[in-house]
Amino acid sequence: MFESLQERLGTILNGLTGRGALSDADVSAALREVRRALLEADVALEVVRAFTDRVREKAVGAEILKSIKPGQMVVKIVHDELVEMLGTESSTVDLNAPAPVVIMMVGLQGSGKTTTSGKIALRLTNRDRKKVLMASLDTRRPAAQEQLRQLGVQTGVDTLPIISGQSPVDIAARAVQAARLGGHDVVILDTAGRTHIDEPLMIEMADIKKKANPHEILLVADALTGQDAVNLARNFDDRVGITGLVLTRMDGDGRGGAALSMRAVTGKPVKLIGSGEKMTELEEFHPRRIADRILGMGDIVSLVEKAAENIDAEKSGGHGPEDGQGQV
Ligand SMILES: Nc1nc2c(ncn2[C@@H]2O[C@H](COP(=O)(O)OP(=O)(O)O)[C@@H](O)[C@H]2O)c(=O)[nH]1
Ligand SMILES: [Mg+2]
Repeated sequence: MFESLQERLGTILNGLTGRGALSDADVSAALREVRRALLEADVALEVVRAFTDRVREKAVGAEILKSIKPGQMVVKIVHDELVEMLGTESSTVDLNAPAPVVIMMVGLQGSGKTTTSGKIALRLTNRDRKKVLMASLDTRRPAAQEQLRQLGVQTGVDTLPIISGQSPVDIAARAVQAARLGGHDVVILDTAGRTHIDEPLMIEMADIKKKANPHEILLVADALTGQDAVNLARNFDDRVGITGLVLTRMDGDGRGGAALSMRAVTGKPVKLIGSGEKMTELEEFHPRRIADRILGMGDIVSLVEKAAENIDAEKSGGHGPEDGQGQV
């Protein structure tokens, strides 16, 4: 898939031989391919549009580095802007609140909420030496509460005893109370999802939030979420108010465009990435790595970076490798 893209891109880029500053035509031609790359990476259409508009503004008139083609220069600008938009500051789960700190996991059914709850609990226990309590608020599927209990056994993390017949809001209240009594630092509330966003789900999430007063509300989403990502993120953020995103199944085939879509519409940071089914397969989010993956043009980016390094070397009085080689 990348080969054909790069071939197409190469053809267009090689056709552009302008020098000096990037012209409108240079930028437009390169952005057509960039747009395609972003759509193939599952970035939502409205986000692609807004993003390429931003890049166009920045790129037209920008100076082209010596030995770099205009199209390649645009790709580099696109890449840097992607990193910027994905979040240059690194952010992770914030526990800076009075104990017990409540973390509420929200998202659609099957997105990976329960699995990620276990992963975060394990990480906080082992790495941060926190005492964690997990509670399943998924009363819709009987197996869901049992699934979390088993993850608790597997990871050695406490889970709230299951009492059948309680409502999600009641379980949330009981979890916070139990954590207070049990001296837990953190409570993770694993909520129920739906196959799609609906009103009862949003009401349930808002009620739980009101009762449990979570410090973090993490929207868990499948990295393969395509055009729906914008809708999903916007709905959860407007109705419940999220503090961050977790992208699961980054070990799959997807290029992770949902990260850009969801970050763009909510402005909330991607805090963690799920990279497998195992409890240890949870990773920090590295914007640069994801930008490379979304764009799929890492070769061009490093080419331009090398050229920029050479120019810097020349400027600082050193002799770049291209000196005296007949470059005009
Ligand atoms: N490959 C992969 N599978 C995952 C990841 N996170 C969750 N899963 C799987 O996705 C399925 C649904 O996860 P679950 O946590 O039950 O989703 P929930 O309905 O949101 O609670 C399970 O089979 C998990 O093992 C991940 O990062 N990578
Ligand atoms: Mg679940």
